[in-house]
Amino acid sequence: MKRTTGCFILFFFLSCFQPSSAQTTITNPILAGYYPDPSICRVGKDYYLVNSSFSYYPGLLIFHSTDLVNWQPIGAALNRPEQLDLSGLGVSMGLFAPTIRYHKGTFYLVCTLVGKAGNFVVTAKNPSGPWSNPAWLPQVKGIDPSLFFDDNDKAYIVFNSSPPDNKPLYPGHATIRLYAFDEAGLKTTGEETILVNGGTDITKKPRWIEGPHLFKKDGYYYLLCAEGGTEYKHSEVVFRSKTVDGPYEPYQKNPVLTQRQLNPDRKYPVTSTGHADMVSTPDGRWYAVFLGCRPYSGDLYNTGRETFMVPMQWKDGWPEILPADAAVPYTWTMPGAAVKNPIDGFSGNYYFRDAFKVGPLNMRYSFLRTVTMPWYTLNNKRGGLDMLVRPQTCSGKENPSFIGFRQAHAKGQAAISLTFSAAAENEKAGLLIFQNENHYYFLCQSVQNGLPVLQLYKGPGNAHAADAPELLASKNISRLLKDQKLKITANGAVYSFYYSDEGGKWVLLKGDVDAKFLSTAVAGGFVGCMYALYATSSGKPSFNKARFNWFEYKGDDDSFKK
Ligand code: 6LW
Repeated sequence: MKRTTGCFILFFFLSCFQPSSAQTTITNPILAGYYPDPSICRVGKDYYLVNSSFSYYPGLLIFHSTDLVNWQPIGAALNRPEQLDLSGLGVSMGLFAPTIRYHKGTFYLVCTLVGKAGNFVVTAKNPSGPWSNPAWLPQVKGIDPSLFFDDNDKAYIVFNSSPPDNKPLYPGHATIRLYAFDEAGLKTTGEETILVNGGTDITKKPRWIEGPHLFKKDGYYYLLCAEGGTEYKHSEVVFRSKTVDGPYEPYQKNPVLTQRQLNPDRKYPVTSTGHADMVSTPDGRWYAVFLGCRPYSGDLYNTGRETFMVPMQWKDGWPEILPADAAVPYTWTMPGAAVKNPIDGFSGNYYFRDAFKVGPLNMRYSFLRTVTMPWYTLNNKRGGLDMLVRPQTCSGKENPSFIGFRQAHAKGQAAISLTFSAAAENEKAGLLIFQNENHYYFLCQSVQNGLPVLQLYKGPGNAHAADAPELLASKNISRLLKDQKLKITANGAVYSFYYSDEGGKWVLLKGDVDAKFLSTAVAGGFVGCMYALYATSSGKPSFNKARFNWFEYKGDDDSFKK
């Protein structure tokens, strides 16, 4: 018997005899890197979680867990071009804030395709797919739709919408509205009802009531919403009513989750928390998932809005996610004997390496916008990924030759091995760190004056968005390597860019490059940064291709080393 198999059997044997008081440790964020607006549901012993995916493709990746500790993607709901056309959309447009629910043998996802046709629902019998084509919901005018299946065979959709009569009384004035939902016809029915106008107390001009989810417990309908905007002042508030269409009273102790009042100088802050969803276990424990951010200083983060989870309490008939003044914990324990799989995780300082030997492409990667033609292939036996060098660029709004992997740690690194020979100066292939169309750094191999060269480009930024990228550094190389390694290290507010020399040693091309340029505070939008395998012929035709021999990612955040 192989040693690993023996160890596994021993481990299995031991875990069967864990005392019932065994505790499992959860590490926050449970999904590090840009995984905002989480929605969660349970079916029996299985939990499913989904996040916004914006203009990345495929859309709405579904995560599965049986223990709330190990999460693995099982499939994307929108992975056929006929379901989702993201062409022409900026990276922070597209799919906003989905909700996943299950009812009588069918999974439902409701979501908004911002910048195109608006709200829709898709269904599946198996959450890993296939999911249906979208059924559009033209009556639902707003964002953040959520479904609720009542215990009397009625169903409802709640969502964020404009202020009454479209007349805002102050900036950020919004409403939460409700429609009855016909689950067989996949459409809204009847009249729209406003459940919440403005927020918890309209006299205080609450901003951006949104992300609603409706629940029923012990005879009350609970409406859980985000309030305060998705940035630093973000929070979660709750309302309840005896009848589904209101009136809803706000909880006296709102917000039930926020970090905005905490000391900004605390160590390893988690900020901007809100946009929560709740789930109960078969034995009646309740947990909340929500988005939060981990700045490296001030309000600066490149990792986007991430998914966190905490245990929550019901007090006097109200749900409380975190006690007032409590900081979101980086680790906490729950009953159970689950063991975190150290390989291929999504939390803590994980390590990921891919030599592209097994197809299809790992579900952790994302494309920019809908892929409509096959421009990459995996060499399953020998390894390596071949990518066509195509005219589309990461500055445009089409689908470039781009395969992205989230920057999930303020401190960490990504590296590639490349085999590439540029036929012209416009052909470039390498490793990109990308926030949006104007905010990126591209470490690449190309050719200049007939000689191979390594280059570092910087995106034009907002002020000069129409400009070409700026060349920050360049280094002629004496001969092409079959294994040209390129590496980007992140250390909070700076990135450093490296290449390997002929002996395979790392050499710094340019260090301490401004990483704040790719932070949400500077670049804007709703996404975090992506490292990407990327090749482009900069708008001109090309018949070339680049081979990526492997990709490697390593997280090294101090907050996880405590
Ligand atoms: C989402 C809204 C929000 O629709 O940000 O944080 C928007 N909350 O609810 C995009 O993620």
